[in-house]
Amino acid sequence: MTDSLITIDGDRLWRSLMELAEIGAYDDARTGLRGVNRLALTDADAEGRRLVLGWFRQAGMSVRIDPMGNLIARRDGTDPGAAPVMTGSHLDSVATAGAFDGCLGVLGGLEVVRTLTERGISTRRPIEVVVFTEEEGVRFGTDMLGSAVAAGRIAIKDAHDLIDRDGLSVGAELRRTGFAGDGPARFDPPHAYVECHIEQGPVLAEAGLTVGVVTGVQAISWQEITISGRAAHAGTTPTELRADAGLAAAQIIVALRKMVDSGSYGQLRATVGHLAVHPDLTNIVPARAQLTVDLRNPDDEQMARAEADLAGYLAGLEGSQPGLGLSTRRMARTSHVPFDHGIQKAIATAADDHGLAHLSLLSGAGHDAQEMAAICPTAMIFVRGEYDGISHNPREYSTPQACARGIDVLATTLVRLAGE
Ligand code: HGY
Ligand code: MN
Ligand code: MN
Repeated sequence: MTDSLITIDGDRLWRSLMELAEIGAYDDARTGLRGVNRLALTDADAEGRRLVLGWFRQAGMSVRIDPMGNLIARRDGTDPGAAPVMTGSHLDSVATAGAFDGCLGVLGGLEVVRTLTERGISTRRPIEVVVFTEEEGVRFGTDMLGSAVAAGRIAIKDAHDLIDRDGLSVGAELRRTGFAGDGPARFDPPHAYVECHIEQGPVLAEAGLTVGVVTGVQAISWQEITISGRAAHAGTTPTELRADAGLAAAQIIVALRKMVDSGSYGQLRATVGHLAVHPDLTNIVPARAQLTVDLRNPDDEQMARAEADLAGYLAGLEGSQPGLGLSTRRMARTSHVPFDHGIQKAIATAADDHGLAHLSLLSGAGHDAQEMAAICPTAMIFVRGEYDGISHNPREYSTPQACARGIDVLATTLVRLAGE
């Protein structure tokens, strides 16, 4: 079916990506590159949202802001009562981001609408482009927050009560930035949801491909561990009298790597991304340590076993030094999410029609699509990244051509689904 073969304006898409990337931009000393720092609901995130809101409206779309601050931009179809076809992603970033994570999905959806409108192409179903709040989870501590509320996994009140490290809550920051919307917190199930995102890994580039069809998202487990020991003089305190919280933190990191290397938990990945000791001074034995553990596993049973064995290790660690205590706090937990086969096929067919070879792959990263999969047929398109697909880093890069091809596939898929 080539009548709905849509190719978008890749130059305009790229200009939008680069203009947005200047918001929250900073000079990254380590890489010498321009990085992006737009943590959710910060002034930079709010500025980026306002820029994109203006673009949505210039494209003739109506925009609704919901109680989670999700932006839902709508291009009407010929049948206003039909459930929409949805696309989108996020504009919030990690603190050391590149220009593409999330932004390609949002600005790609916008580019699809810009293209359809300038070509006078109408669709039976409305097309909606969504900007989800706090997808990264790095400010308020749980990822895919906006989409989890929209799809019903997290209650709006619980989401609003989440606080950042300075004690500022999601609810307060939504109000402060002017994105505390109204209306229902949960989405009516759309007809389908298709998200285009950079792969953030090396698979497509290693296969010499530009696009991939995403089969699902692996399980994610985030927890915070607080270790309480006893501050003591680094010189005078005999080792056997110490309750060294820093030592315990190091032991946890080593134990996690041993679990991964053991092969007993399948393709488990473990990361301690946040580690802080107190009082954090050279000549004082750390009294307290705080760390986060991010576990990923494509297999739910192996993930559960890894979590249980880590809990057992932590219990044993408590008695290992006199007076050492540990506590854990669950931050995020999602199971492996398989994507809809019909939507995957629609994406694969669109790629074929564009003459793009493709492969199917599981996502190592979490995405808003994994939440939307709970309420409608959902799948994703991946676009290859360069430099081993590095992401969450200013070196993150996909070429203008790869971005445009990925959004060509998105446009064609969305138009066909909107005609169903
Ligand atoms: O953590 C993730 O996988 C995603 O980048 N939020
Ligand atoms: Mn992302
Ligand atoms: Mn990310």
